[in-house]
Amino acid sequence: MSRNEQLFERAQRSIPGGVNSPVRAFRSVGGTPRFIERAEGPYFWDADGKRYIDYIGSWGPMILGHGHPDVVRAVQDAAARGLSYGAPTEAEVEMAELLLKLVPSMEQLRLVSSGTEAAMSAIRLARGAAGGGKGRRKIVKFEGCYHGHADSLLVKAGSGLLTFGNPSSAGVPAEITQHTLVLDYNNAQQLEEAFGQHADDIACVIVEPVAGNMNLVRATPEFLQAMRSLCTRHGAVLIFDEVMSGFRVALGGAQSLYGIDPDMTVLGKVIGGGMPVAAFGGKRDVMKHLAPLGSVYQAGTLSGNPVAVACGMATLRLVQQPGFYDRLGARTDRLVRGLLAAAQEAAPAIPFAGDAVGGMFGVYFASRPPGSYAEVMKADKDRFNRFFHAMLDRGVYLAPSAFEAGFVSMAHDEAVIDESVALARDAFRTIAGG
Ligand code: KE4
Repeated sequence: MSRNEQLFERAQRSIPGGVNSPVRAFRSVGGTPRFIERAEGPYFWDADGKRYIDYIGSWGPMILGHGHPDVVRAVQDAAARGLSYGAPTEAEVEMAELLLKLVPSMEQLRLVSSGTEAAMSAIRLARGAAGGGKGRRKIVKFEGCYHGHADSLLVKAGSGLLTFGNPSSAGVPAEITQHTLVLDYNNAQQLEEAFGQHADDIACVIVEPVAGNMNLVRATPEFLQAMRSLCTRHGAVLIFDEVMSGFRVALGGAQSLYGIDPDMTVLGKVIGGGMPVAAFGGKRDVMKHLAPLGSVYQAGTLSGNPVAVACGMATLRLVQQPGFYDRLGARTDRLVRGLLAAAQEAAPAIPFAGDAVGGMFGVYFASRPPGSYAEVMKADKDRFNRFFHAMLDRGVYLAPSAFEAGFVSMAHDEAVIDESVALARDAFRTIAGG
């Protein structure tokens, strides 16, 4: 029995499913999760000492690669001064000021400890602030988008497309999800109809402007433009959930690529550099409703934690280097183009597509990149799973699910990318062989 298998067996005795987050359990792809012991640059090593080229990067945060010396030193220095105070620090003000500068649609923000907490708080604030502060109840989200695991967001589409959501998780009473409407991603028509029916009670629309939780799916400009004008027209708060796309697709996030200003933005992952920092922010006339100024309550023991903020700030300083995102985008494009060529060469009969936006990418066993959740579902999941394991055997760690995006770091230089492509060519031969 391998160390990974031993650890997984042991972990399942003390932790449900043996993991602290479900996607890590490899349930979608099968097999034994790899227990990671250390990481450096583009690599990490499992409990059996096997090295992998890492394409999840902790699901986005590790944009510089693992163990960047400047980041590690910043964390060590901060830790030596104290781990947590439960009181304000200059460092968290500096982080807030930097984030407002880099994401200028926000005028104020609050730091929290996870994307879930940030999205949940943003929605509560939107509900309290909408309608000129009188408050509204309904929220609109889109199938395939994930905004963390707050109760009102664990919703699957209602029976009719414009009926309210049903809980997608046990433990969530229907009363909690009755005000959540789940629409089709990239369907502006449906959104227009939803406002036609419920305009006076829609508090907010929340969207991943570049979706990464149903695999990578780009929003069309028309979809986001329609969303912006409908929210403006009806006094609903437009929330861009950029937990994944923020500082990943561009320095200013997806909103800077589309040229659309949301009313609120949710951030996470990269802004913590691998440690627990997330944020929600927006226009001052929305944020003023937050306690202690206003009547919308939100709080957190470790919000703005000094060590985590030091990690995030060191990361954010480095991603601002001139040309950082051009270089990262070029590496990601090189990877996707290489995978497409490898598939064409080694397994021409297998439908395979790929897409990349900045430092995130998607691969699909389908004829073209999907534009909606329904299209994602048509991709060949079994073939992806075989490809995933063929790559894992060869020391390339892709996201362990056909419905997740992949992430490239600045530590993935051209040699690492080209090695990944060469290994993929061999993996494609294996899966083409049936
Ligand atoms: P966290 O609570 O996991 O920090 O953030 C939730 C969240 C919110 N919004 C978006 C757009 C997100 O992508 C996420 C979290 N993403 C997943 C990746 N599919 C985290 C991985 C996991 O759940 O373990």
